[in-house]
Amino acid sequence: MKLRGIELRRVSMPLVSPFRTSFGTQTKRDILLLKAVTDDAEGWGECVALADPLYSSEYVDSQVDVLRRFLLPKLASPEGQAAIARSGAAAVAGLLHPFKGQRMAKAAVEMAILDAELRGLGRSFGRELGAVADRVPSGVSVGIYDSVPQLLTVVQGFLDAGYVRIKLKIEPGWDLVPVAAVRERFGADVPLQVDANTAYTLRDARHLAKLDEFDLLLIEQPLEEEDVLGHAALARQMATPICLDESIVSAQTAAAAIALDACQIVNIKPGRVGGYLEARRIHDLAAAHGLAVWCGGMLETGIGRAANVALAALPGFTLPGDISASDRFYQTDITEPIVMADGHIAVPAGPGLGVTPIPEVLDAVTTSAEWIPF
Ligand code: NPG
Repeated sequence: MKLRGIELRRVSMPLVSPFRTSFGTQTKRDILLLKAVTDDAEGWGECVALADPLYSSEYVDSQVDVLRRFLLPKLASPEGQAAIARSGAAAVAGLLHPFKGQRMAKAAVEMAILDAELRGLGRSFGRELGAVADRVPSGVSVGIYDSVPQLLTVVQGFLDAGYVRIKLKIEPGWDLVPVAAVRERFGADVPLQVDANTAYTLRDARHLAKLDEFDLLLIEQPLEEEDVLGHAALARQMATPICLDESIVSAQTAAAAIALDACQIVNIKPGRVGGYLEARRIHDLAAAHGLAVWCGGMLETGIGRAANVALAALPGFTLPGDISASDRFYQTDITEPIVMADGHIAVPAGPGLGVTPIPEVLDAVTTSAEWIPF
């Protein structure tokens, strides 16, 4: 495979409604897309970094900078080109390993090259990653609202639409009351979980243990990213399973968290862990230890969403992911919309991602584009 170059393209997409979490409110997404051009095909990657370093230390301008200055020159070097010619996308992580962190940028470039490679081979992401299902259950993530009645109206709408699992964002001051209200209104049978995005400390352990009575599937990332031992201590003080998100940035950190009993479940986000190939390693590791995993979401466009659906079709993804339909966040997606039917989303079967940006729609949301020849 000969890489001719990579295009960096920034798009700005308004959200259908504001999305509030414990770290901030999003009203639009400023997204970096990568297009890898090879002799045979074009492939797309989506960088999940946000505009601000509020979810993780990465942010979109930093990811553009590191791609331009370090990651792409390494791939374009004679050594990089030779390794990619030999092994394709499988060579990318090893080539970029000397550069610390920057996992969202690394994931995006590996994804674009993998998509180009698979399109050239006529093989789908699902087939390549090891998907065993042709559709995946669709869960939805519900933001923080000003009032409980507002929240209940929103949850009602998602249940009516067919979503099979509800995730409520929580923070200090917005936890027991909204969870109790959702349980009371919609009953004990609704699969329900909560996500704190690091908003608590271990001093809140007794308060968080009060969530146990609501029979939640899990509580996601209650404590800070680096507080793995705190999560292990919290796990001993509450019955609700602990799921880690921000803390798990690689298969290595997943192995440590599992060994320390810091989590019973792992949220796998390919962007956060450096790519779909590392995401698959975490899936394999968790399966070997008997832990359930599920696929997280970062408000992706159809590009990232299609790849996430393929990943979520691996056998160890036994819990519904944050993989909702395009219209959960975007009125108009840049690809053909990802749709939900009967609470599920179909795994794309076409070559590569199985979806492609629609040129006119893509152009309409593009704020800048830069071609970097190799
Ligand atoms: O369905 O794509 C989705 C959003 C799921 O809540 C969601 N993501 O912390 O998991 C999270 C949260 C998030 C969104 C984090 C955007 C960072 C950016």
